[in-house]
Amino acid sequence: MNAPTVIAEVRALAHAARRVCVLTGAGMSAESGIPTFRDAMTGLWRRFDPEQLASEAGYRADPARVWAWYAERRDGVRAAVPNAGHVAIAEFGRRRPGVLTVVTQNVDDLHQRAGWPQTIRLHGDILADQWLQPCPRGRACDPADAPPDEPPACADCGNLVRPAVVWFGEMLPEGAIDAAEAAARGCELMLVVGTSGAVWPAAGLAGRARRSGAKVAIVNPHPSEIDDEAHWVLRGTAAGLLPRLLGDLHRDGKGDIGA
Ligand code: BV8
Repeated sequence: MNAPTVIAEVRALAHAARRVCVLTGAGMSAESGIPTFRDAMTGLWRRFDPEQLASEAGYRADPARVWAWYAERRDGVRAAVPNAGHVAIAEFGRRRPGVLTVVTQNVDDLHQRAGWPQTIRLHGDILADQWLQPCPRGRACDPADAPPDEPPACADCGNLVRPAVVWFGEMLPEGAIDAAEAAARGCELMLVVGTSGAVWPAAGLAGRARRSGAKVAIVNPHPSEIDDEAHWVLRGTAAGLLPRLLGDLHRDGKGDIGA
C-alpha cells in the first residue's frame, strides 16, 4: 500500500513542475482490456515468443500466423476504450498547456482517443499498415489497395502488407526517439506508467531523465527492471493511481487525495 505522503509528494510535484513527461507501456492499457505485451501471449499464442512474432524474420517465416496475431490484437484495440488513467493524463495536459509530454511504447490509440493526439509513439501504430519492403518496381502503391487476403499482398509485385509497428531488431522512428529523449532531458518530473522496462531504447528514458536532474516516479503494481531509476515507486495501477496523482487540485478542494 502506498503511503499517502508519497502520493501527496508526487502529486504536488506534478502540479508544480513546468515540464512533466509521462512514459507509458502496455500496463497503461491493461485496465482497458488490452493484455500487456507479455501477457498477450495467452490462449492460442501462449506457445510463441512475442519477440519472435513481432519481428521481420518471424513475419517472413510465417506471414499468415503473424498476420492473424495482429488481426486478433487489432480487434482488441478497436473494442477497447480509454481508462481513467488515459483520461487523467489528457485532462492534466489540457489544464496545464505546454507542461505535458506523453511518450508511449504502446501501439494502441487509447491516449489519442482519451484526448491527447500529440502522443509520441515510439513503437508505431497497430491499426495502420505499411509495405514489408520497398516496391521492386519503385511504385508508390497504397497498402489499402492490396486485395484482401491474410496477409494482403500487392496484386502487381507480390509485396506483403505488414502492420506499421516497430518490430524487434528495427530502428525506432528517428523523430519519435529524438523527441522522447528531449522530453526526458527537459522534464522536472517523469511518470513511468505500466512498463516492465525490458525493451530498449525506451527503457533507457527513465535513467536519462534522472541523470538530467528530473525526479522519477514509477506507477506499476509489480516490480520492473527500471525501479532503481525511480525516486518513488508507487505500487498500483494506472487507472487507480493516475487520477489521484494528476487529478484537478481545485476540483478536489484542498487537493485532498484521501488515504
Ligand atoms: C532497436 C511493437 C536498434 C510491436 C514493440 C539494448 C539492450 C538489450 C537489447 C536491446 C538493446 N537495444 C536494442 C535491443 C534489442 C531490442 C530489445 O530491447 N530487446 C529486449 C527485449 C531484450 N530492442 C529493439 O529491437 C528495438 N530496436 O533498438 O533497434 C537495435 C536493434 C538490435 C540490437 C541493437 C539495436 C525495437 C523495440 C520495439 C519492439 N516493438 N512493440 C508489437 O507491439 O507487436 S515492443 C513491445 O514491448 C510493446 O510495444 C510493449 O509496449 C513493449 C514494452 O513492453 P511493456 O510496455 O513494458 O509491456 P510488458 O508486457 O513488458 O510490461 C507491462 C508492465 O505493465 C508490467 O511491468 C506490469 O507489471 C505492468 N502492469 C500490468 N497491469 C498494469 C500495469 N501497470 C499499471 N497499471 C496496470 N493496470
